[in-house]
Amino acid sequence: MTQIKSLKGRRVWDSRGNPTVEVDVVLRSGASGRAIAPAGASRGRREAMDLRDTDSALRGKNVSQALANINGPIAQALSGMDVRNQEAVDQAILSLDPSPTKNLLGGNATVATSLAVLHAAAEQAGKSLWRHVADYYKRAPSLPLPEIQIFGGGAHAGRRVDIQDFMIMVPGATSFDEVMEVTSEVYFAAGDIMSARGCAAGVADEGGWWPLFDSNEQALETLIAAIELAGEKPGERVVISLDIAASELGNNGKYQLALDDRELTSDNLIELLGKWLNDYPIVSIEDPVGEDDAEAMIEFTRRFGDRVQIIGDDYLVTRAALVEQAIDDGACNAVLIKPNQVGTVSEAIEAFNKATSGGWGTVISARSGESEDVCISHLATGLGSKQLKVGSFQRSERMAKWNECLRIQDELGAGSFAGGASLSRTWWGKSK
Ligand code: 2PG
Ligand code: MG
Repeated sequence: MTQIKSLKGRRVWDSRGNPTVEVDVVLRSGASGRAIAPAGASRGRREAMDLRDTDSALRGKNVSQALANINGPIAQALSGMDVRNQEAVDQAILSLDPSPTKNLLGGNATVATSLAVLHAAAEQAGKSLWRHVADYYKRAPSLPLPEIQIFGGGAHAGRRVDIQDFMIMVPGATSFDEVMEVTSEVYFAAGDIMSARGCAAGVADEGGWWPLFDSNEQALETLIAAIELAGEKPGERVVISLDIAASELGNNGKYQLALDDRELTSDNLIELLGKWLNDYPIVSIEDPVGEDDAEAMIEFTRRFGDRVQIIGDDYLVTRAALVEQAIDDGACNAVLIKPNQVGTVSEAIEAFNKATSGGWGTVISARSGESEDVCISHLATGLGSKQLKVGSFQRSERMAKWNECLRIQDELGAGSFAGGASLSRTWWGKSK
């Protein structure tokens, strides 16, 4: 009864209006699971391939080949498999395409399939997805502390500012509702400031305000002003988190800050970010240097790793082997986990486990191209990952994920919120 009876892929559309793949898995019992593949815009070079057709239809973004892979070889290989063994299912997918970047099947095809199977297993067990994940992977579930974008930038906003994500965290909150309330106040305060300056220009890909700033520092100053306008002391209940997405600026010692019309060496970039760490209450910084600039990442971590969370995203692409290498190197102290970066649930869990056993922080993350799929909220809770990144506080593909956390909170009960405990206390609680 727990075996896969049918598996079907269909084309649906993501939050940027681009085609993507959705997979439905139906079991012999009648239980079913569904998942939609997300898509990144600032993608790591070592990520699983987002397979798109090569013809010019839909601006080269059609997914008919990925769908053919789902409805052909993947459906055939998985037919009759027991969904209670996620590793075996993912292994069957991997044996069709052993390439680390899923070049044959497409990471979009594999991740939607793998997640749909996880959903079906949860439904078969009569459990919410987060509960199934917690039980299956033997983790203590907890509601994560979000990092929420206020201004979008980089590849998500026509490179209008260089830095990609200007986010806040609310580690001083005692409940998930409180995080939502405080974020709403800061988000709209930022909007009010931009309107007052006559520079309100809509929102970026993940719902953060479209950044009309003259410098990257001005974005940081405006964020501080928004936190204050919301009645908060920056650095106390509310702190700042940045995703530099530095691979988008360059790599290996040559980084272009277009807005400031400056070219920086790795050392210059480290100095600049170090200055920002001194000047602003930043507790977390993602991809501070390029994905191939290992030496700079090690140096950045050596200098700042004891006072700020340093997340590897493009740098680690949710790959266990890269996490292991980085732990050995002393590069980063946290990992961003994006299942579609690696292609299957089991591989993402492997990277997560590697990070956890190395004493690292873990942030479960959505992509800039998203959908109504809310599995990421369940994964973050079920794995007890303590942190979650899904973009801003506007656009339904983002709000659906925050709202799902509120529903999960009702099931999990008060006291289930990881809160500030997910960040070292020495990193926040001091106003600047
Ligand atoms: C990131 C993500 C989400 P993208 O860089 O962390 O913000 O962006 O999905 O475009 O890679
Ligand atoms: Mg990133």
